[in-house]
Amino acid sequence: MEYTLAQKIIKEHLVSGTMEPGSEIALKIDQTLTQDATGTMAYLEFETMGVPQVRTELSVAYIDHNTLQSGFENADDHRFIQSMAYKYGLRFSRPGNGICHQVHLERFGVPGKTLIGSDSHTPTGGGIGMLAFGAGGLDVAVAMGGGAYYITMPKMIKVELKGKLRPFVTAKDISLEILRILSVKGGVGYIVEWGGEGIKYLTVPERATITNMGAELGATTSIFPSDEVTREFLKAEGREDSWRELSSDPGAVYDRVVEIDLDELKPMIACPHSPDNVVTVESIEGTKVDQVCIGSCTNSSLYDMLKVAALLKGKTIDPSVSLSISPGSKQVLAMLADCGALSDIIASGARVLECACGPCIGMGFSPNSGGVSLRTFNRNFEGRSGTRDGRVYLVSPETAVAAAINGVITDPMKLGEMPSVELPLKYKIDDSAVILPADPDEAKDVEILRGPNIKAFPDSKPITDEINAELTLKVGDNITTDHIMPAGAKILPYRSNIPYLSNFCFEVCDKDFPERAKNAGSSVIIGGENYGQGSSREHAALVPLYLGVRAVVAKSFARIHAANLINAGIMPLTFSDPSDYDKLEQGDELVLKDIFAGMDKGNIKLVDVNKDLDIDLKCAFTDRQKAILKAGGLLKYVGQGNN
Ligand code: MIC
Ligand code: SF4
Repeated sequence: MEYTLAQKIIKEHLVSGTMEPGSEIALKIDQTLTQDATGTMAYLEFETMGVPQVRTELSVAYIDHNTLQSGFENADDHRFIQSMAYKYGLRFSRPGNGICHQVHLERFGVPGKTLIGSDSHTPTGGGIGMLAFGAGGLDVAVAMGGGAYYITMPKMIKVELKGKLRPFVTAKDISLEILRILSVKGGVGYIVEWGGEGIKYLTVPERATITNMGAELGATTSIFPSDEVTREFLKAEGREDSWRELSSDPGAVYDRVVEIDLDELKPMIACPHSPDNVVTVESIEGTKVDQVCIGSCTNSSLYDMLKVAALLKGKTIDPSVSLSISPGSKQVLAMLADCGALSDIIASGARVLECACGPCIGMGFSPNSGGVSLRTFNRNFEGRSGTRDGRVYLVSPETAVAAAINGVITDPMKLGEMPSVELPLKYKIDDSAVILPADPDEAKDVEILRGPNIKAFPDSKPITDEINAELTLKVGDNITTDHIMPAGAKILPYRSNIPYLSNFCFEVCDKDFPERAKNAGSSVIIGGENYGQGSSREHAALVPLYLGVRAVVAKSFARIHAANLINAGIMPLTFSDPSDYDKLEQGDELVLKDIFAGMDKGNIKLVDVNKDLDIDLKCAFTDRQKAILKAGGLLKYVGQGNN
């Protein structure tokens, strides 16, 4: 039997299940990562499991999202996570050390290993041939405790890259092109493997840009082979011994093959408000730009930053544009400083921000009202920038610089000659911002430091055989977790305070939802296609749980969010006939009937009492998922001694 690369790694890590697309598999997880916005909750959950030390090969707790510290909340959470890491055997990456995905790639990722992270962009690790998944905090907590990670066995897409990128056309443009072709739901249920002759010209940071943005396709994960390019990267990071050659078998079969001709590719841009709303940069040239942001886990590598510095050298940015640069890690920043590139960036008029997520998650640098912001990031969902009517476009660093210099959207190919930029043979290695855990013998005496912002986990109710509920919200297609549970500077500090967060649930769609749901006591949300795309934040399930949501009925779901709903004890159900969506209205009284028998049959009946309608819903819960729902969520299920 010939295997794809992802299938080979799955086979090596298979704990249970068969590798039949659509069936449930459990994987052994070698490494985990968390970031602070999801980490506090993940560690609270881990703590309840009573495991004395993490049972993975490596677990790292990063602080990179909530670094604004506009009040005591973030600082308290950082101390909590640091003390948890120290006690339970994790490495702790201090604030300022960089964005989790960038640092993990540089310092910890290993080809052929499995990684889950409580962040949807964890597949960045696929850039060096890891099988890396974004997951909810609870799934990460279980993996830290040595439990397996359960997913539906995905189908395989191969993207064949032909030819070679021209100057000013980049890995980001490849990501945008594949989003144009497949859309934000085109990857749901698939792993995307990248191959073809074109990949040999792509450096590891470029490959990581591509696997990072596979999250926007809705893909389970994305992966590149581990080849000589990977070996060079790991060698330059002083980690050549982690290298292992990995590729798919020559006769491996893919469910779908897509070809991209790199010689023909042009600079691309995603227009507001979706990463798949992609056109060529050339087609919207001349649009006035107010703000440009370069950074995020998609485009903040040394390679990206050196190109940016070389293009900015000797130039000043347009007076009407505000430019921010956030290097992805301390390593990147230090190397930019050492080679003088940082001064070229500073001299251009750019504002240099710390090595963190920053503007990408609305932590500062929100655009002016109605402002146009060009960002090298991966998401441009409505309101995510912190400015409700901000218009965010996603671009490559080259296109970002062209706009910063000219004040309008400009095809970077018009910038003249692309200065040549080489990756170093040796990166500057300084792991002093990664704190090692306590000796396991002393760990039991380590005190956990908690602040008053940490509130109890919401209590979940076991699913009963019949549920009466009000339809408290009806939303359309492609609802993101940024709609369900927004982030940004005002709310992000409260990620460990579900009662407070609940006031902002669905704020972008309907400000009155939280009040309405609380009054109803028990409610159902109706959604369209791809409900819950985007972030892995389990808060988008825990907050609705707190507000009394018992089920979400949608045309289809994004993978991580559906898993988070089940973990929280909320049923994700789909319409058997999508046209039934049109028949339901906010305020309808609903009854979900004979749920237990329905779960076994794969069909649950929904009665709309007001309209005297019977609607057939689909569910495809595995036995484990049924047991989780009946237990009242994963935490309770694990508490009953399961894994
Ligand atoms: C994001 O990009 O939306 C985040 C913030 O990194 C999230 C995690 C979170 O909500 O904390 C993600 O992508 O999973
Ligand atoms: Fe951070 Fe943005 Fe990457 Fe999310 S997408 S991890 S907020 S940089």
